[in-house]
Amino acid sequence: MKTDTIAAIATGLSNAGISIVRISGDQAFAVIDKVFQIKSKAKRLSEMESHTVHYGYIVDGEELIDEVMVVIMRAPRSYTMEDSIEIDCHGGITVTKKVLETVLKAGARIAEPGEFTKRAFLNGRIDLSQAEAVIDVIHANNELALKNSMKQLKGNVLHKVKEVRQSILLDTAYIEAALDDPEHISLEGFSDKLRENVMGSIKELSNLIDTSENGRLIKEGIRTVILGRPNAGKSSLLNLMVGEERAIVTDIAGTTRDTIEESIFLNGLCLNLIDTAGIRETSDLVEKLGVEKSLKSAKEADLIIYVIDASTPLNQDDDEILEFIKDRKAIVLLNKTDLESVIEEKDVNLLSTKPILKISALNQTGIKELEKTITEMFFEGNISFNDEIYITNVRHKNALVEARVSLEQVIVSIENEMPEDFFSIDLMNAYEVLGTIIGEAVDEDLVNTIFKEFCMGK
Ligand SMILES: Nc1nc2c(ncn2[C@@H]2O[C@H](COP(=O)(O)OP(=O)(O)O)[C@@H](O)[C@H]2O)c(=O)[nH]1
Ligand SMILES: [Mg+2]
Repeated sequence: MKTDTIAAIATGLSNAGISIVRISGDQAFAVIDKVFQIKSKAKRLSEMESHTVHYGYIVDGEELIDEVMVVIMRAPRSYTMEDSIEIDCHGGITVTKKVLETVLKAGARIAEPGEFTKRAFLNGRIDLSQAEAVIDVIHANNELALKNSMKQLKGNVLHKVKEVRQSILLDTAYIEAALDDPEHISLEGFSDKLRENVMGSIKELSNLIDTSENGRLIKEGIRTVILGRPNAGKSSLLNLMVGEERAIVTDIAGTTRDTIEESIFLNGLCLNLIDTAGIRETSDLVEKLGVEKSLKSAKEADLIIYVIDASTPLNQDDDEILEFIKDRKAIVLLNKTDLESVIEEKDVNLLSTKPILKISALNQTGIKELEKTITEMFFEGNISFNDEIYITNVRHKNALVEARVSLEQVIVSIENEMPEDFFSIDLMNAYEVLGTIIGEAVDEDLVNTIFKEFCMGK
């Protein structure tokens, strides 16, 4: 396939030690030969061996643009599977732009965002789930998310999906063959075998779908809302966990009126901590809005940390919060245990089992225990995950769910003793939907939408 030759700056646009201009396409060598001068002037880069590095100058006619190192990679052994060149230039914004301009003048055109990766996909080096993993690797904001994206990049989602598709395809092929040639291939007793296979595939898909909840937590972080009455010490706790004075702490009840959000990392987990306005009955309009906002955030939380001031008696507002957290993932903290406590664990009328811990935000005690408890509440306390696949991409999840619906329909058809061609319609539907995850039979719009999310030069 003949393609035009693209170029872009692959590194961030800020002054740095080095930046990279990338070129890919049939004319990559023709372009670089026009603008690159090897110091000895002995040979042109197009005559050099693949996967070698060369020192020299980028020139625009007589004009010297920059002193550079150039890496050459011949098709198909490159990121795009096309002839590819990377120019390491000095990392100034102006000089990098100038190098790019020179390359464009020599016949390349500017690449669209993600176009290098799109070519890797279109040329068959990676599937769509791997291309999406490239975006996730770039955007990963924590170690777990990065690890998971790297696994997806290595093809673990691809392999799993391929396995299930293969099983579906074999069954469909058998049915089709039998319908074509009933004299030699019998469907007698086949529905039992088919049911077993399809149930197996449904189980595989369900396992994958079940991981998507944790997948979301890995990718986006755990939404952790700190809830409690005014003055319980919520903002003090946030500051302590974040490690800086992020929220204003005073002894005036109702100080925090808006929600404050901060991300922290805990044993590889990302927590998005949200400090809220204290929950209480109030006639102050602004505070009332704050209270409403607190409850709204808490409704969307993955985890609630309910802070109680153990030095003062509980009241109706606490009852309301306890009722609210009843069916949610929550930890109860008895704070201010440095003061004389009037509340013990047994006094908190927990409507369902929840961890309950004693802390002092002021003296910074009990925080290690809290962190340990949080870690244990997610990923069954084990976040090392060696071979697990976590589905982190909503598009993948939706496709898995849709494929499962089709397979469940096959089971219904078997139970209703429907004719065999009914089976193959739903089987093929599941097969095709699963294919969209890896990029088989996807339409161009979807491909374009996915690659638009990339940055320039990737
Ligand atoms: N003695 C004591 N005071 C605390 C503790 N935690 C917070 N406070 C104090 O309680 C008051 C309210 O704290 P703040 O964090 O603003 O509570 P919020 O309204 O729940 O956000 C402030 O004066 C804090 O210094 C604690 O563990 N022990
Ligand atoms: Mg506060």
